[in-house]
Amino acid sequence: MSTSADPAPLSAAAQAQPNIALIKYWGKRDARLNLPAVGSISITLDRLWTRTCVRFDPQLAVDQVQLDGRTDAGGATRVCACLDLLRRRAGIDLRARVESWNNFPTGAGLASSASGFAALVTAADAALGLGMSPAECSALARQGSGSAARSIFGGFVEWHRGQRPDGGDSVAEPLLAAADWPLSVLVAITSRAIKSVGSTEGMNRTAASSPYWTAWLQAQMADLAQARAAIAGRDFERLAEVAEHSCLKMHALALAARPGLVYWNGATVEALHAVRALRAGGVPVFFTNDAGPQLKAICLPSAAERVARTLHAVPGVLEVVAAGLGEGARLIGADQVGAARAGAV
Ligand code: 2P0
Repeated sequence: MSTSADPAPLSAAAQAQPNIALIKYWGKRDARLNLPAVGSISITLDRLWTRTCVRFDPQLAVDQVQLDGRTDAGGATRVCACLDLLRRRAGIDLRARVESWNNFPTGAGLASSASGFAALVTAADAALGLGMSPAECSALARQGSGSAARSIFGGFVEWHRGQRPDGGDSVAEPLLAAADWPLSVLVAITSRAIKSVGSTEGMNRTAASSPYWTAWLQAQMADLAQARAAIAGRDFERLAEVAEHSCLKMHALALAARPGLVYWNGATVEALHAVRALRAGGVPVFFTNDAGPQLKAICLPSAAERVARTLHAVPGVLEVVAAGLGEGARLIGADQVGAARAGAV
């Protein structure tokens, strides 16, 4: 906590990594506070990152937001709204310069909004000397983008739906550290096009029109319990079964919305079949996929090379990005933010 003898530094930098949901978040119980209709469980990645520097500056009349070296008008509105929450908390009215770099393509289905808002909140918290707990950072990151609540933490993470109308209990918490059950993640990139229907719109359309919406809400507790138990017991087969179920169920809901949401292309489906064939042959791997066409394969590290080779060979797979499990959001030196380009994957 800052005191008058300990002024806020006004400037700080942070790094956060994307996460991939194994038990999916899809739908909101409160759009304004961005509260989820269901809890979710994810893994935070290593290697892929967002690095963000935030400088509050009395000279600035408006917030200035740069993403990957370009002024980002679309994303800036959400960034400013998130900064407003932090300013309100700090009781200040200074505008900020935000410089953010990703070492992976934005909008490629790798959840850049998750790592982006987790890094933003972590850096702004330090810059303003707020001294927020990780749970408080998670609640604020959630209001920027739901999945960002999970990227505050590393390894296996659960984001709670919460019951309170103000969302104070809708925060993420770590379930198991990355080092306690190392897994490998292979992301098969099947398209570089920006997705046609964003997650927020897709969720809202699904809740409003999918006939399976109520069934989705009712079954989530059981899926979360199975995944929690599988993670606690390092039971790969059990986790594989419930994660594929949660993924296909989310897409079944979305497919049945009006008009239906089809996030897959042909290569997504071919890659999905290739992963299933590997597992049927005894390889410890399962698939998941989000609101876009990239197929993510999760496997034990011993199988990573074989899975990567198999995905590479699927027609329509453009590239395979490999990662392991990584840490939560943390502060870094401001000099590391500019170094982002050198580390591009
Ligand atoms: C997830 N997704 O659990 C789900 C599965 C996509 C599919 O969270 O509206 O960018 O900003 O809260 O977090 C992507 O949605 O949505 C997402 P908002 P977000 O990872």
